[in-house]
Amino acid sequence: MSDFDLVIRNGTVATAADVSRCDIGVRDGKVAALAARLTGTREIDASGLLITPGGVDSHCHLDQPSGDGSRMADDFRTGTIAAACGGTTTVIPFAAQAKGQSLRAAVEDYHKRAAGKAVIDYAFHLIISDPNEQVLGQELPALLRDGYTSFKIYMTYDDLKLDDRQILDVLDFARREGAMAMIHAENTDCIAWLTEKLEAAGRTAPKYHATSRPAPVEREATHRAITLAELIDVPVLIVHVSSREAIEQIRWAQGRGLKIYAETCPQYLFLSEEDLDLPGFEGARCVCSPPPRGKANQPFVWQGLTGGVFQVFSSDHAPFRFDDPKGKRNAGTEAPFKAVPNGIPGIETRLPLLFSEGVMAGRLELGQFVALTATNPAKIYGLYPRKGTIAIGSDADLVLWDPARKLTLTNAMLHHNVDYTPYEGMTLTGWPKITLSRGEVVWNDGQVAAAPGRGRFLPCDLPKPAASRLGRGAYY
Ligand code: DUC
Ligand code: ZN
Ligand code: ZN
Repeated sequence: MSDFDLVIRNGTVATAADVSRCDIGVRDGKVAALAARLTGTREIDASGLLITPGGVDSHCHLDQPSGDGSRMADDFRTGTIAAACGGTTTVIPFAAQAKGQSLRAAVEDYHKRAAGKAVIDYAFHLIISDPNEQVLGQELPALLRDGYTSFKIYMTYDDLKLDDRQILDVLDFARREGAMAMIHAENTDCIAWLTEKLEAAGRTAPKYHATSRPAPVEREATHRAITLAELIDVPVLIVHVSSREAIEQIRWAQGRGLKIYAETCPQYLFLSEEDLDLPGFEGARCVCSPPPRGKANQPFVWQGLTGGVFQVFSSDHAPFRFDDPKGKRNAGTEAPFKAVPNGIPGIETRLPLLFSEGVMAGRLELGQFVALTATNPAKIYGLYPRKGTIAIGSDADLVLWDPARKLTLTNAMLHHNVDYTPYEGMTLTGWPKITLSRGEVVWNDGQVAAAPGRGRFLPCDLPKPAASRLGRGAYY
């Protein structure tokens, strides 16, 4: 009789900590042994392949309702299939509270959207748009106990934004309860003022989206978010950081010993404001917030990744079809930039882009790649060591990479329900050959092998870093 249900033989196994040659024995969906010459009921020969932990995409939007009539193209079925094909085995999208809505109702609605559809495991962040007494005093503490331990708050977007007093209230809650707060940092009044000026001058083409949200707008809000976190003495994570200026603020805060975590995304490495400056409405494809910056900004984002300013590399997958009256054309075929739904697809390309241009191009160590894309988000959001690593007892969520494969990226090869990829035509080295989720093959050399509904909801622990305080204490 074999010792294991499955053995993956002869691969090179990489974690955030080290790289070694060994077989992986899987029993009951978990890693049960890491050793030489294991035998199993089933075996996969991974000779020549590199094995990393399945990716944890801790910032993606799937089937998230919006107030403007637009519709996300990916639900939990298409979104998680695309994720699995790109090597991601855990997603953490957002259960968003509409103003006036109960958070619990938002969570229940979101569970209905995921159930029966997800092919990989998922947790939920919350989005808090209405932090009233009932929400902070009753609903959130109960939700925290049920495994919703992180939430996103916004400094912009009319239907979501919180003012500084509200942010202080929410961060005070996060400190008290040990929850992880994620902050979208852009100065909303500056954006509104610049947008009015641009509209008055007839500058409404997609490229002016970037003009309306320049780097100082992100820098100021990032600094303010850091200041608010310092006043409360609580760790926070600044999401989708795009600009050199914001990176400098975060580096400065980290240098002072503040527990400020930061995330960036592929669009800030591989897109630039030139991608918004295309004839007609074409640039709407790359409208996202914060916007991609000038090409000269990209090396600063790379430095943030290699130098440790960023802990997390996520997709911010926000899937709107381009040629669709519910997608980018929601407000008309040539809508002004301010009415174009914000967001770009990237759930399937996140890992291959960073693997190719980071690891294979020699910019990133393999361990850094694993930390940024799997281990750190699992730790920060309370899923480690079940997710985010390859260790005895961890879920057997694994990606077998063919590091020799060269390819030209096209939308036709992707599995999301979006009619474009912003990265069309890029040449890449390396692509996931096989993805396993809890020991089951979900992506097999070009074939989707996962049944909708097999993905499980993951209640999150309280994030481990939240236990560490900043040192000085709160200012109150
Ligand atoms: N910006 C966000 O804040 N969320 C979704 C997509 C985007 O561009
Ligand atoms: Zn955001
Ligand atoms: Zn987002």
